[in-house]
Amino acid sequence: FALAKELRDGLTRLELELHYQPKIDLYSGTLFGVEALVRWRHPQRGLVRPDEFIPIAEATGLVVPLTEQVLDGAVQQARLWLAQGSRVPVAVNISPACLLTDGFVERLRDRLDRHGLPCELLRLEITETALVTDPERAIAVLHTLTALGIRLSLDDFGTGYSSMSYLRRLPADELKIDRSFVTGLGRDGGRDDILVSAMVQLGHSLGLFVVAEGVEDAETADALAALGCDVGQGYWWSRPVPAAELHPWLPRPL
Ligand code: G
Ligand code: G
Ligand code: MN
Ligand code: NA
Repeated sequence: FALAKELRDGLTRLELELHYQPKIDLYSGTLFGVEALVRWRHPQRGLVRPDEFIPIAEATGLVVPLTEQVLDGAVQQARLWLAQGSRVPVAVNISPACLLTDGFVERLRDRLDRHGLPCELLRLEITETALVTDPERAIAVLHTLTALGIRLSLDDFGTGYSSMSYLRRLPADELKIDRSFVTGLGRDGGRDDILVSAMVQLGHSLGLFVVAEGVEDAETADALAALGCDVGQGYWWSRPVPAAELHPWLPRPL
C-alpha cells in the first residue's frame, strides 16, 4: 500500500490541513458552529480529499495519530478565534476506532486544558458505526466526554441500520440528517420531505438540535426552515474553506 506509507510520512511532515464549513442557524442566519474537514497537502498529488485517505488511515491504524493532529489543529483554531473575541464551536469527525483507543478521553481533556479551550466549544461528530465493535464501552466513553462538557453529534443520521437504538442510548445533543435525504427535498412526490420532517420532529422530541447537511440552494434552505429544522450546512452558504476565509461568517467580537 504505497499511499499508506506516504500517509505515514505525511503525518510526520505535518501535511494535513483543516478546512472549515459553517453551520448556519436557519432562523437568524448566524453562525451556529463550524465543522472541521481534513485535507492532505500531498507534495506531488496536491490537495487530497479525505474520502481517498481516511479509509486507508482507518485500515492501517494511522487514523489514531491523524485524529490527534486534527483535534490539535481544531482546538488551536477555536482558541485563536476565542482570543480574537469570537466564540466558534468547532466540530471534529471522530472515526470509530479512535473512540476506543486507550487514553482517548484523557488526551482530549489534556489538550483542551493545555490550549485553554472551554469544553463546550468542542463537538465530536460520531456515526453509529462507532458503536458496532464494542457498544457498551463506546457509550461509556461518550458519557465521559459529555460529562466533561464536550458536545456530541449523531452524524449521517438515517443511513445506518439501527439509528433508533443509538438515539436511545447516545448522550448526543445534535442530530445531523444525512445529505442523501436533504438533496431529495421537493422531489419524488415528497417522500424525503416526509422523512426529513419526521427526523426533525423526532430530534426535537428528544431535545436535540437538528442539522441538515448538503444544503445546496435557497429552496432547500427555505424548505428546511419550514419543516422546523434548526441548522443548515452546505454549499449554499459556503464550501469548506481555510480558516482565514471563514471571516465573513464569524460572530463580531464583543
Ligand atoms: O469534505 P469532505 O470531502 O470533506 O469529507 C469527506 C468525508 O471525510 C466525510 O464523510 C467526513 O466525515 C470525512 N472526514 C473529513 N474530515 C475528517 C476527519 O478529520 N476525520 C475523520 N475521521 N473523517 C473526516
Ligand atoms: O462528515 P460528513 O460525512 O457529514 O462530511 C461532510 C461532507 O459533505 C464533506 O465531504 C463535505 O465537503 C460535503 N459537503 C458539504 N456541503 C455539501 C453540499 O452542499 N453538497 C455536497 N454534495 N456535499 C457537501
Ligand atoms: Mn460530519
Ligand atoms: Na455526515
